[in-house]
Amino acid sequence: MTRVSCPLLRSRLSTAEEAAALIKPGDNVGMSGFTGAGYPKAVPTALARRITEAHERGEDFRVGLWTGASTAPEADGVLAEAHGIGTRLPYNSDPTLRALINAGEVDYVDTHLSHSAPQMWFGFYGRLNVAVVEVTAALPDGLLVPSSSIGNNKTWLDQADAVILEVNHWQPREFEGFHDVYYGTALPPHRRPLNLVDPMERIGEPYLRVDPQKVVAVVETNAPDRNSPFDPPGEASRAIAAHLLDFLRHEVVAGRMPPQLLPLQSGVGNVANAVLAGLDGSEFSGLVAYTEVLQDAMLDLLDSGTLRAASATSFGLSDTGVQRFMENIDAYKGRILLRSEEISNHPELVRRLGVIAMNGMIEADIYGNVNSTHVMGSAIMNGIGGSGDFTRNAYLNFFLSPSTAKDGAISTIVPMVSHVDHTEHDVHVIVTEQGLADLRGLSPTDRADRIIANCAHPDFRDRLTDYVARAKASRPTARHTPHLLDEALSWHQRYLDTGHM
Ligand code: 0RQ
Repeated sequence: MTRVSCPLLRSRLSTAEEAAALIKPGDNVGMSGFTGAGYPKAVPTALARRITEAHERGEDFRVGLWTGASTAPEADGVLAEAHGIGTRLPYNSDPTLRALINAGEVDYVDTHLSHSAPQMWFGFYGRLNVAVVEVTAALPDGLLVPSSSIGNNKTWLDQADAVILEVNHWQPREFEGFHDVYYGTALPPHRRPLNLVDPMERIGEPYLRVDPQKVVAVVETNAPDRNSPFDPPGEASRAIAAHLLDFLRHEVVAGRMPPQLLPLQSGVGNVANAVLAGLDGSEFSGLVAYTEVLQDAMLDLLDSGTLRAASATSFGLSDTGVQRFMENIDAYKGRILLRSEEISNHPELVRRLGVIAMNGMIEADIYGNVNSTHVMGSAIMNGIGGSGDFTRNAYLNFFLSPSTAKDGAISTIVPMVSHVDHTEHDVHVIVTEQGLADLRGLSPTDRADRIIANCAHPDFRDRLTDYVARAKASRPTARHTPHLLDEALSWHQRYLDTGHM
């Protein structure tokens, strides 16, 4: 059965090589893809081959690569290996590309995900030459059934000069009806309020639109999404989850949250996944998620009824998660809604709905500033992703991490973070396996006492206490947020010099 039933689009059927030949050196290319779901499977590989051949002839060939978020080895990976990426935005987690970014070969614009599409409309990034977007089907009237992520696809299809579609037969045809694509956006000063007051409310349409005249190639594929499996939750992750759940119970008892909590957002990473797994064994039920990625643990929660429904922009499922989803797809219809990332992560909506945001971190400092992105101040790990969109606007936010990294050589609680993504003004609660620090309403020095006492690993606790005591005593320089500037980053330097903080 054909998935390309629009006659005009059928007339554009091409091979991946023919499609890739339409992309020129220096083009900005907007690809679909968000956390290993819904990225193009064939054109990037064909493009990477073209780029390699051009390089072998001594020609420069690199493109600007814009996506929803991370993709997979067949997109970011092959293009990075071919040294074909000049600039990259708004998020990456591919290890080959990460190395090139950290070597200074690729310019990486690490952006809040909710900003990436609007800032493109504003003209901040320049012109988008080509969109390469995976879809599930093209209907007779040219409307497109999205695939396993939406991300920035609406914007890429709208804004690109030329469009290449990949129609992936592996994606379930039953996806039709799982999406809500909002087309009411306008530029300032003409923006209107977003009329969404319930996480599962539909405010858009189930299809992506494209001007068929702009479609220069349609490539049929049959290839799976590739998501890495999560580690089974370890002891530290389970302890973090237990502290967080106790705290939520406490908030319900204190009357600051209803028994069904408030809409949940959970970030990427093993720790965030473990927290969701912890929720599954708990007494909570009938919860709802307003998040960006729907990972395996969310599927478990939907199956058990702990979660009644989930709004996201993407699936981030492992192979077994995908299999489980496909087998029961009809049962999930109406309980899962995928939206564009400027809507799934929208500050106005996150604030209105009162989202509970739970994200991983690299490190936090004693005053509550959080680094989500950089190792030892300089090397990018992944990117800020949606963590800022949710944290800053959440009703309540959490940052989660084991208290040490690299077999105890690194304390994730430090005197001063070596890079700031979330400031002390934004961060509410920090959780490690040691315990939880509720920072709401505390002054900086009270925050320091609580973070050190509750979250720091015992191996580092005394040294942190000593640091704060000496910083406080260093009047007249000590003031509202006492620091010893010549020592504040010495822990990181010591790690770089000796391999231990
Ligand atoms: O590396 O496996 O090589 O040892 O970082 O650490 O503890 O497994 O934690 O998987 O939850 O990831 C912040 C990276 C945490 C993630 C981060 C090393 C550690 C390990 C992973 P190894 P863990 P997680 C919405 C939300 C930003 C984007 C975001 C992230 C690896 O949560 O990318 O939140 N967040 N998006 O050893 C040196 C430290 C370290 C450290 C950890 N202090 N120093 N290395 N590591 N702490 C989703 C999207 O936006 C798409």
